[in-house]
Amino acid sequence: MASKIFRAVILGPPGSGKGTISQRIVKSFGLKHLSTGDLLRSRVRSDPEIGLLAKQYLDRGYLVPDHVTTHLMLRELKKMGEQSWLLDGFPRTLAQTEALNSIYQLDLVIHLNIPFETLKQRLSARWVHPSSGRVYNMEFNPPHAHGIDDITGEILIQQDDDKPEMVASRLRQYKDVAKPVIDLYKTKGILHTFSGTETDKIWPYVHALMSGRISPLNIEAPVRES
Ligand code: G5P
Ligand code: MG
Repeated sequence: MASKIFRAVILGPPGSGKGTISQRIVKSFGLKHLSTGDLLRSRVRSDPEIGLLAKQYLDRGYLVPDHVTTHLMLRELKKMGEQSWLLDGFPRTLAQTEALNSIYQLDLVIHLNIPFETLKQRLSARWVHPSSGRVYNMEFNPPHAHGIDDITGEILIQQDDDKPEMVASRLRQYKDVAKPVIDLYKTKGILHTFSGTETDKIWPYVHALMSGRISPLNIEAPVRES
């Protein structure tokens, strides 16, 4: 298979498993993973100007304004240069989609379609390692030691926007803005939708789709990951 630059997006509502599936894609296919949520949260910690502005939105579970998000993401993509990547959570609005399309041609859009009840349950049990963005779930993929990141041994936190009232607001907002983005990628013929309630059942299909487009790092069949 040709080793051309491969550009993909994974989109879906909060808690749909974008981060979890992205981690598996990175492990299997070696793409560079860029999560908008992780990037924005890292700016909140490190950049007094953009960070302070972004924090006001993140804390309320609102989308950060398009011009801020788009500027940050396109700058990161430029820094990455000529390498294959997977964007997680970007684009999320039509304006972001148009800005991305004007510079890059995507090979594939993975769309996760997960029932909203499932999403609410998952997010309330989620813990993250802030500096890497690694996600855990106390039932689905718990850390080896309670409250501790498996790789670094640092403590895990529960994000403010995973609180129940914030989750409801994030889900409502997603519904409104995602439809035109999904429709646009459908029209372009690059959208692949995966529906279900379990990431482990969806993952083999995502792996098979990706394997037809980009060489896996090894050729073993996908196995359930913990
Ligand atoms: P984020 O950080 O991008 P969201 O809202 O898109 O946040 P989130 O919450 O990160 O999405 P996810 O990545 O789709 O969810 O899902 P995940 O973290 O992999 O899985 C959720 C939980 O379920 C985890 O605990 C995981 O272990 C568990 N899980 C996975 N699969 C299963 C399963 O099969 N079963 C079970 N039981 N559990 C499972 O964005 C945050 C904020 O940043 C801003 C917004 O303010 C946003 O609210 N932002 C943007 N603003 C403007 N434009 C953009 N493009 C923006 N992107 C982010
Ligand atoms: Mg995520």
